[in-house]
Amino acid sequence: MTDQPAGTVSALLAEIADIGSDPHRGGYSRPVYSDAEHELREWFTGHAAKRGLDVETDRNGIIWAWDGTPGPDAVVTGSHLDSVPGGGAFDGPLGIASALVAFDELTTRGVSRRSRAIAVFPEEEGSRFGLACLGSQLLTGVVNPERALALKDGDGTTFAEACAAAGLDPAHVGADPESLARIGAFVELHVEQGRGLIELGEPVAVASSILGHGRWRITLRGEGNHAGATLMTDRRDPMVAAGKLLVAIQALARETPEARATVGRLEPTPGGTNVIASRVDLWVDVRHPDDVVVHAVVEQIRQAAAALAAEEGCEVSVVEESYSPTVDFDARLRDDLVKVLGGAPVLGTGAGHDAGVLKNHVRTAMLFVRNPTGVSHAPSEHVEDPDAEAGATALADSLEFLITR
Ligand code: HGY
Ligand code: MN
Ligand code: MN
Ligand code: MN
Repeated sequence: MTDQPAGTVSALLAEIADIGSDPHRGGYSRPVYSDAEHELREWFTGHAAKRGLDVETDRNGIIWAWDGTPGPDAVVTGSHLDSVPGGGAFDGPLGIASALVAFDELTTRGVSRRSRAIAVFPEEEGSRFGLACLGSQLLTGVVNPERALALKDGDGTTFAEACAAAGLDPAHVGADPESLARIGAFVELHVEQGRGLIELGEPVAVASSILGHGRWRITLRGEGNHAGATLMTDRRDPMVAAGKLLVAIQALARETPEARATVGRLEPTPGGTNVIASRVDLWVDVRHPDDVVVHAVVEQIRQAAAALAAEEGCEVSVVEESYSPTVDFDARLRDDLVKVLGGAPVLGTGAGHDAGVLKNHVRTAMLFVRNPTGVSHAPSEHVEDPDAEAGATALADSLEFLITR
């Protein structure tokens, strides 16, 4: 980020550039309800208060910064502040910083103080507790609170404990129809996670769709043993089955046009250098524009896992941990915003978002801002200053359209 004039998106993001940076992985690691994400929440609420917004944190840990009375039929924008491990600076925070600048712009333009808010959703990435968009899914009642509260992070801390440590009452976590009823329309601005705008040579796009996507936990069990005392012929090594499965998963996804399958997390137990693992857990993220195809690919992965586990004398289980169906955003609102933005392009995305959850409950749209690297969920994710400002202006235009229509 360069030292942009105060009050710009880049200047706001520069203020948080050191929060949650991860020297080991590179980029940022800002798990939900961690010290880093808490610092970011404080940064946001400070800026909201400076603008005279009324800030509240609801039962699900969603922060709402209200300008005017909270609903009904409020116009809301927002995104998230949590990140993936070693994530970029823009995935989430760009939407929050752009919302603050867009609200400044609405004030400068003298747009009526109709009910509007900026929302910050917790655990959008699902990086700590494994369920993406957990905050917006709790708000909308999509996920069962008992299941959510029992989710554990890598240290064995439950979501219930993390909520309590964040000052929330776990007994109140869950569907919040009153809070949801306040929203008349929701627009999320997000860094593009892909190359669409690079290829189009445009700074901003309106979203059309989100791929169906889910996460499956595959557990391979073999026999733990000594690395030196165990002959190669006497092994039931789940790491070998896992290695073969990774190659098979890639081949299956490559054979299915437009499918994506990713194993980004693999955990051997006990994880000793001189120890044959007794079990391996790996998580596969599968995505496709058609939900039926996602599940067909997962079925093929199940079959490959069973065969490859058997080859190595191992057992295997495949458990669906989460699934978010394909999203087609509201065509009328999408087309309205294309016009409001002077003929902005329309792009689909392979990435999930809170807007994808809210879309089933309120009129929802998304804006994407050009990312010259095309890379996301990695330190090199980037947005150039002029595009960041173009995004905030597009967001202000979109909000003004929704407020004054
Ligand atoms: O995984 C996703 O698509 C999103 O970035 N949470
Ligand atoms: Mn995001
Ligand atoms: Mn993300
Ligand atoms: Mn998202």
